[in-house]
Amino acid sequence: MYAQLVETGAKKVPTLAEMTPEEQAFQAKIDAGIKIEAKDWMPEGYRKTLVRQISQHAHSEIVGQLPEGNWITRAPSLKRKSILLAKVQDEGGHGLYLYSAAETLGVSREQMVDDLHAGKARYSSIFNYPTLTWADMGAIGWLVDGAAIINQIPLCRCSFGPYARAMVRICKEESFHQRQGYDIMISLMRGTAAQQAMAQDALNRWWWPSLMMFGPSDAESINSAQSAQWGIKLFSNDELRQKMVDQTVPQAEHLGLRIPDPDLKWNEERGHYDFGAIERDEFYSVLKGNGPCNKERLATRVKAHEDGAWFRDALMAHAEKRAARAGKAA
Ligand code: BYC
Repeated sequence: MYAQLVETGAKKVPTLAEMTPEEQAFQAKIDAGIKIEAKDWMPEGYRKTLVRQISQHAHSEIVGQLPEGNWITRAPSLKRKSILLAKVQDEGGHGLYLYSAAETLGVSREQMVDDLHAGKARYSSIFNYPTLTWADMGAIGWLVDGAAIINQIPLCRCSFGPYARAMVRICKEESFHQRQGYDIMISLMRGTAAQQAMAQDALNRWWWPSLMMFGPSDAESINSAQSAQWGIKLFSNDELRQKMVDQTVPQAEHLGLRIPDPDLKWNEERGHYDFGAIERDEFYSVLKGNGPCNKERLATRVKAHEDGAWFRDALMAHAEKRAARAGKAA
């Protein structure tokens, strides 16, 4: 994939000859499949790339609780409510593992959270869309968690040990999330014509944003070549997007739903589906903060953080008191 990305004109990466001896030794470890641990020497760019990606990933999990959290009180049954509640709590847990993995690289959680709240750090574009009906809970689990699994399974094998290990448990939980979403879609499709229409409408609204989760096309992805060389990205954005389409189309057919893409067609020669391109303008507009819910999502997170200040202060006061007591006893 690395050579392919360089050919497509993605940002150039250094050759072995252009690297310092330390960088060459580091690259040799990556190429041999040896995990990089937090205390190992690493190029500053590798550290920065991981802090960027892992913190973005953590923020996505935390902000990602909001669209579904919106439906906990309105879930149609006690069973659906407890499943959704458990799922949303899992996402909070994923955020915490990921903040911890990023902290091993020397950045504090406060700094990462401040960067999110100041609009300096990104979170996944997908969470800037509204959840209008109960069918959206099905579509999110099925498509958004489905896309997350496809992106995250390879991350379990990425070069940075703490990130790779955090991903193992996260992927197991995402698998349950994906199934619960698909199960909601199955129930709706077994229901009335109005419920079936609701499921189709949710698919229509979530399909393209789900494909955008994989990032820009390989030709436009600025970080891919370097991340591939460093063993952070094992598959390109377009390769993973293709996997998502190939995996999801038969699932949609099984449900009796239509994918909203006139260009979607099985290509016998390639052994893959051909499909339309993501809407670039929409993707970049959401990244710039102009999606339907960007402002609302950020404002909700900032308010939650401010409302929780008393609790963090109380924890700090308690910790300081205990430390002072322990100091006196010693
Ligand atoms: N949204 O060079 P590229 C979940 C940015 S949460 C926003 O290809 P890279 C769940 C990208 O950051 C799952 N920004 O970048 C939770 C870069 O900008 P910067 C979240 C995006 O990093 C709750 C620029 O565009 N998953 O599953 O090589 C409920 C150029 O892109 C997006 C992860 O975070 C986007 N979609 O590749 C339910 C997975 N795409 O940072 C479910 C980990 C691109 O240079 N992350 N950008 O200013 C990754 O695998 C990679 O970071 C990406 C992007 C594939 C997303």
